[in-house]
Amino acid sequence: MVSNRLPVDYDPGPEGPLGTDGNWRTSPGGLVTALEPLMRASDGAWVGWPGVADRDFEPFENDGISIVPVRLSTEDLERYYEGFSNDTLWPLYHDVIAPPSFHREWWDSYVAVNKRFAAAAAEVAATGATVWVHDYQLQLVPRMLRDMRPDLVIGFFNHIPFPPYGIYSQLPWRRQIIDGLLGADLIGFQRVADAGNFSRATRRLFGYTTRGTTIDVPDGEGRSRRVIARHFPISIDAHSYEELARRPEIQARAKQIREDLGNPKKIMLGVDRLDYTKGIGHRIKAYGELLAEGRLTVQDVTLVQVASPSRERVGAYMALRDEIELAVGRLNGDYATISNTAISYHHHGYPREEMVALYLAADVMLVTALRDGMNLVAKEYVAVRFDNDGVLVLSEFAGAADELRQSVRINPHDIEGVKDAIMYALEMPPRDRARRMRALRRKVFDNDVAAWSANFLQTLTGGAAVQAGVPENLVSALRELAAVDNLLVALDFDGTLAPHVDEPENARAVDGAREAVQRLLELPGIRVALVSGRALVSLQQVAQPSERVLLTGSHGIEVQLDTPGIELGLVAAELEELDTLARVLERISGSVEGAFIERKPAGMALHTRLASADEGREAQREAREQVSELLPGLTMREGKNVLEFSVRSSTKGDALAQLRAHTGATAVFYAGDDVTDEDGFAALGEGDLGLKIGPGASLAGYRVRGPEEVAQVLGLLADFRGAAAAREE
Ligand code: GDG
Repeated sequence: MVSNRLPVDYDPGPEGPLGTDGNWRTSPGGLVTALEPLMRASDGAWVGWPGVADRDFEPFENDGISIVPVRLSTEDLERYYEGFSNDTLWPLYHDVIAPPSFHREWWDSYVAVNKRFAAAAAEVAATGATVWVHDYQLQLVPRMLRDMRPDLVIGFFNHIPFPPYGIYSQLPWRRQIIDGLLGADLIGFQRVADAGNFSRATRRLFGYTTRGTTIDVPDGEGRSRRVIARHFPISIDAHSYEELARRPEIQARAKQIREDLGNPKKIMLGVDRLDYTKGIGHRIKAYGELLAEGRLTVQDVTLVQVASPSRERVGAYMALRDEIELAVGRLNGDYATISNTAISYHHHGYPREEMVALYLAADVMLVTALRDGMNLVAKEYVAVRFDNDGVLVLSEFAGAADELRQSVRINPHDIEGVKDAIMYALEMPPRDRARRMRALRRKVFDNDVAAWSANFLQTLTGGAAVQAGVPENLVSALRELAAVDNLLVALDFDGTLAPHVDEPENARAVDGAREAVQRLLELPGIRVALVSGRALVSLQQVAQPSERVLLTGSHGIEVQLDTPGIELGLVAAELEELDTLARVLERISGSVEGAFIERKPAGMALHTRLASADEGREAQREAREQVSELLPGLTMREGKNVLEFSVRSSTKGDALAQLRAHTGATAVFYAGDDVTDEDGFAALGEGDLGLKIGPGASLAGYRVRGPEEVAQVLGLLADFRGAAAAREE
């Protein structure tokens, strides 16, 4: 692991920064908790800054993990950390809510410090090790590390948003940052939109080819390296939050908090680092107007706002503090009574136990971020509410809004909308609260931080053994998928529906899979397709598909889509190439006596056996030159007096695109086990679901062990679809 901060902090103690009686203190965030067992088992090391400037520390062992401290000077802190990281990148990446400052000496420091982190990681990583780099402070590390250590597998995760190109392009060092990130094998983002913004920036600035979640990065020697840029929404250690919430002393504390606040009918809560991205001011404004209009009184409701101190040496944060505290003071001055405050405001951090008690006490949780990578506070509130009560009001500009759809969603800029949402949340009947909270809890518990890190690392290394059974998060994803209007279920055959066998003609789908496919075929709004590398005739022989199954073979070259015969499916680009090819070859063959062309399904051949030897050779040379200039990358085969060109470069991704167009599907489920299925996964987009069978690196979002599990998955899909259809009736 490489991150700006270590999982332990050095506390210099009473003697001051140079004293000898300092202590190491663990700061266990969810990330550390999730990764600790894995780090211990794999002899892991964590590279980062220990939290005090100008001090050198030797690497040491903490709880089975090697800690490798990186030194930062006071000047590094000012320029690399407070400057470039928090006053350039942070505002830029959060939609320029505050104006970013661009200073060349900050950039120089950012480069130098990134190099230091990369060098420290390069020194401790074993041969072929996996290195996971975190966050916007260290975006140059992946490239630097790859240059130093080409043997490493490198992943990067961006905890904050990645902005649209129109904003990103303001950065004077925009090319260097993208190039730095592209040193990684896998770049993780919080939201689909962030990954999309990154891919677009890559295309605009470098012209690299991107496709779905992959980017082909040329290595300068005629080859290219495939980089994956995908979303991996981060989460929390949900069970540990629930466990705390169930403790009697914490529940007692929650009651006490309500009493201490003067027993208002309702408590609203905000918990944020004091940061201009969090929309604290917008929240207070909306609440203040509700009080002013008499829609709320301080006897009805109190707002508790925890604003933990943050980046206090950065100018924008000092100004924000003044602004917020002025607003809080005004509101309390105007509306508080001796027994009831309007806002109970706290500018300090609390222990986690106290946070959990606050979450338990809060009837309404207000998350009004103007832009937020994820927002873990929203997920923590949900994890704590094992009583299925409480209402989450959530900004649609927080990454968490992509998953937490049953929250009361708001646009924080729309103050009237926020006011209405607050009233709606305060007045929501218990039954509605419980229904929403149950759905939210399922989301948060299915994708906790352990699932998140396992998913990221499995995509990065692909090596982990796959467990039997259907994982919980896949079950909920299937439930959601089953609700779309028009679903395409596309399935690879060998290794997916049928176990691999020695003799290809003996492959057969497992019984459960055949039955499940049959059930799916009988449901409304679903099409089932087989997507295979086999020739179609061979696929038909082993799969014995029913008539309604759509078929594609030879990686999409052959298709049979609701027609009795086999067709060659050429994609639009190929048809265009075929046209160009025809024009070139017709011109040449027309000017050489005896030369003629032969059309093939996916290509064209120039025959010269009837021409004179000299003219024939000349015609072939011309054809070779012109085609390679006009249509580079076309497959060419040379025979005796014949030159054959083929436009076919079909993949399972192309097959899937054809199937999608043919069926007009609103969402696609794709399952496959082979490297060629990765092209299928790469063609998936938002709302689609990719399922990888077995181990190995993959772009798919989900994974199961083998065909038996695929049968279960398809069975579940049929169950959920059947239930959804019954509800509609
Ligand atoms: C960045 C991204 C993304 C806050 N005050 C106290 C306290 N906290 C804890 C919360 C929560 C964490 O700090 C804050 O996490 P957030 O996700 O809400 O926000 P950022 O700090 O901005 O985090 C963000 C995150 O990275 C992870 O990828 O979600 O979008 O901006 O866990 O509970 N904890 C305690 N006392 C406090 O006073 N104990």
